[in-house]
Formats: sequence, structure tokens, C-alpha cells
Amino acid sequence: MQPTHLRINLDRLLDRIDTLAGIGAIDGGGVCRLALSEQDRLGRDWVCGWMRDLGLQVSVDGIGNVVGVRAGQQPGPPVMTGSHIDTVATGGRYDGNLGVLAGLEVIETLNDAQVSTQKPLAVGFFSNEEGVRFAPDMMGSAVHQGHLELHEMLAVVGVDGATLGDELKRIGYAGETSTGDKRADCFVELHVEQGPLLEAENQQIGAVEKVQGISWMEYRLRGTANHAGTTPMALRNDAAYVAAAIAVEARRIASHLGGDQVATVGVLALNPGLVNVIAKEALVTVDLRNTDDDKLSESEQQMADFVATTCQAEGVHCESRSLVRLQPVLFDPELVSLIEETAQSMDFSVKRMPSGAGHDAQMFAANCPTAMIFVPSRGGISHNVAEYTAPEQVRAGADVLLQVLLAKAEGVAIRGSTR
Ligand code: HGY
Ligand code: MN
Ligand code: MN
Repeated sequence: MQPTHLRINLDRLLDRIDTLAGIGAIDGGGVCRLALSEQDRLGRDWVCGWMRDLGLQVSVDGIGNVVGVRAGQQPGPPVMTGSHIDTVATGGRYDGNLGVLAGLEVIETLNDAQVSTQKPLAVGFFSNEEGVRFAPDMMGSAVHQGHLELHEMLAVVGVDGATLGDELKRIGYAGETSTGDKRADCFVELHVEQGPLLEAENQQIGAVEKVQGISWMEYRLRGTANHAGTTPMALRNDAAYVAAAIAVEARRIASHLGGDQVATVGVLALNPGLVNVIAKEALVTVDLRNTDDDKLSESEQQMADFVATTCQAEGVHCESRSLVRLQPVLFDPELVSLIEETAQSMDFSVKRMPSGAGHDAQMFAANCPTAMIFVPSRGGISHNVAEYTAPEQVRAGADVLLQVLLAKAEGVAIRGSTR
């Protein structure tokens, strides 16, 4: 009989969130814990310590994914939850971290209540979900689920010139466990929405049905450095002009396509970046996303055509490369319904919705039933130190996660247990 009355211990979960947020803490209450950095190592050490304290069997795989397993009464692939603990450089304390720590809270709640499960349970954190130091994003979970080759990812060179495999060894998380053998019965990830919908509609829980497609392009533009005062406009090869035009075109494409289309120029770096020197070089990234893959492809084509035409007209050389290209992903309808029904059974308001952000869960969706639980982000803010989710919203998400995992793992109270 599933102990449907069981609830998490909110204070314990909030304490862990605060403790982990202290590793890589930056002004404004945010976190900078870039993948495979010293802060990431410290964060990993803390979470692995908590996993071991909870009696989990901890394994580290070849790309540093860490999975803690709680044995079930039967062997077999675990019912899995988790997320990531790496952050963007200006990150918040909930993005990724909430999903991992809520998973640990579920384990501790079951331990306290002496509840066992038929199927094993597992909590994981996956390397380099953000992809801001080493592209692509969701790298660790993609390797874990067999979508990317381990040896290729170990050779990736980051924006700071470091090689991923070297950094993994340096922080002591180049593990022995094999990757790519798809070890999950199902996967449920709790995550902050990172957008405005739940708050705007005053909904407590999001039952996430899909993740939009993602395209990241990098353009390295090379013009001619020259004097800002003496060079006639017609004789310029101005890399900064092309870079700025790309940013304007990204906004035009999003407006023109409308619907779910979004477009972002996140990196725009000029060299030499001096007030009276026409830029010699520019580095530009373009992040395009859409829930509809045909529209996403159309936005990519429009951008590619624009870059080619503008570079030619300005006499600027362009080297472009794709950093990420992920199709939209649909989650498992039954699991989405279970999340929705579980939330409703707890009297939470719940909304079916897409995810605008990429998540580790999308890497599991092809291999096992997968879905996500969202909780609101205040003001829809994320990838920003002001990212915030209220304690009662954290509780709601973690309690829904607890009961969904219990249902999937067939949890039963041990006779005579206290709760
Ligand atoms: O880019 C994303 O959507 C995620 O934060 N990695
Ligand atoms: Mn995330
Ligand atoms: Mn993120």
C-alpha cells in the first residue's frame, strides 16, 4: 500500500539548498559553479557525501555523472530522478540544484519512514548541463543515455581553452562506471520553470509535456582593423557591424516567425574592442529555439542566409560552427498524467506546459518513460542571481516528486513502521 500521506521535510531540504548555494556563492544570492571548476568539485564532494550519508550506492561514470542508488526489494533498472549542480556564471540557487536535492530529500524521507520500494530508486547529477564552459549543454546526460560519444566529449575544448577530460581528472571525477547503458526504469526531474507561465496563471505545479528544440551557432567573424576616423565607410570590413546586424536579425526572425520562436545573442565579443579601432574580429553566438522543429529549421536557414549575405557585402570572413542541435522532445503521456493526478490529489493547481529550457530529462526520453515537474520562478527570472522559488512552492514540487517516485517504484511502508 503506497504511503500517500508521506511528505518531505522542507526545512531539511531548504538547509541543503542553502548549503550547496554557499559553494560558488556570488553577490545577490546567486551561484557561479561552472562545470568541472573548483566550485563544481566542492559541490560534487558535498552532494556525494550526502548521498553516502543516506546509504546510497554511489557511482561515478566516465564523464563524471554521479548516481546514488537505493536498493529495492527487486533488482533491475532504478526509478530515477535528478538534475545538475553546475550553473551558469550568473546563476541562481535553484536551477538544477533543486532537482538533485529534492531527490535526496525523497530518499531521506523514505529512510526515516522505513519505506521500501519494489524497484530501486536513484538520484543523479549529470555533468555539464549548462554547456556554457564546454558545449554542448546537457552533455553528461547525453553521454549517460548514449546520445553522445564519451571519447569525443572528453576531447572538447572549453571557452577558456581547458580540455574537458583534463578538467574531469583534475577535479577527481573521471569515473570508472561505463556510460551509455541507459540505466533507468523511468526518469522524473523536478526543476524550476525558469519562465513566467506558472506565476502568471497562479499555478503551483507544472506537468511538463515537452521540451522545445534548441540550436546554438557560433560565428567567428574576421574583418580588418583600421582607424575609426580615417577609413571611409565604403572601405571598411567591420566585424562589429556584422556582429551587431546578426543580433538585430535574430530579433527580426523571432518576431517574423512568432509563436514559440525565441532567438538570443548571448555572446558578442569584439577584438580589439577599442573606441577608435574598427573591430578586426567578433565572436557571436546565436541561440534559436522552437517547439516546432520545421520552424526551428526555418529560423536557422534565415539566419545562415543573413550571415552569408551580410559578410559578403561587408567583406568580412566568417567561420561558423554548430554547438548544439537538439530536436524537440515529447515526454511520456502516462507519466505526465501521473504527475498531474498526483498534484491534483494533493490539492495543488497544476498546468500542462512545454519547457523553454533544455534539461537532462530530455536525454532520457528516448530510452525510458520520462517527464518533468515544474515549480514557479518568481518574475519568471532564471540564469540570474535573482532566481527565486518560495519555500511552499519548493515543498509542493518535492512532495509531488516524492509521491510520483513512490508510485513508479511501488513503495510500501514496512509493517510496523512509524508513519
Ligand atoms: O540552455 C538551456 O536551456 C539549459 O539551461 N542548459
Ligand atoms: Mn537547469
Ligand atoms: Mn540552466
